[in-house]
Amino acid sequence: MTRAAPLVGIIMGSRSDWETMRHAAETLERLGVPHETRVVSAHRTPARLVDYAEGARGRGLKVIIAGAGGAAHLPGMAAAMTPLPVLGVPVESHALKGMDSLLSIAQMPGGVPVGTLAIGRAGAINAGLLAAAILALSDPALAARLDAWRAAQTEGVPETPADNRA
Ligand code: RP5
Repeated sequence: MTRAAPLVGIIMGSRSDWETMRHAAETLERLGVPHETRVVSAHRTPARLVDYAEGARGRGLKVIIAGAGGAAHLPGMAAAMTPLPVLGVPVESHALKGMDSLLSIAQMPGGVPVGTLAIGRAGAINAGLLAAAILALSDPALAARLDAWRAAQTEGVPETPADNRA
């Protein structure tokens, strides 16, 4: 079986980010969105970042999800080199609990947007959902899968805080 060409590129600054960023990949998997995952560091592999970001649109990618921690330049630098929408996930850092990542990613100068999500796992999940929602604008089958996912989430919320409570 041939795998569909990836539509979403998930990049991250380090293998240490995978524990967070795998939630974006798992969300896309659940929704049947073809994607790829790569380690691309703004600081340690700048040439790899240039190649990846400049080539992304030409390879057929539609959205980039970029996760990084600390001085998290990866999403902003990727956004500077591709016209594709870039969703940034601040990875929780040890020293500052991800506040450094969040501020590095959110505070872009006007003209180079990065859609910044929450710190950590929630942000990675939501980046996957947001990427799927963007693609669903022109993919009715995916839109239906996303609707079903949201309906199942709603269905799964109990009305009471514990089983034994009225
Ligand atoms: C960033 O530095 C990465 O995105 C990662 O969150 C952080 C720490 O990287 P490692 O030292 O764990 O490789 O570039």
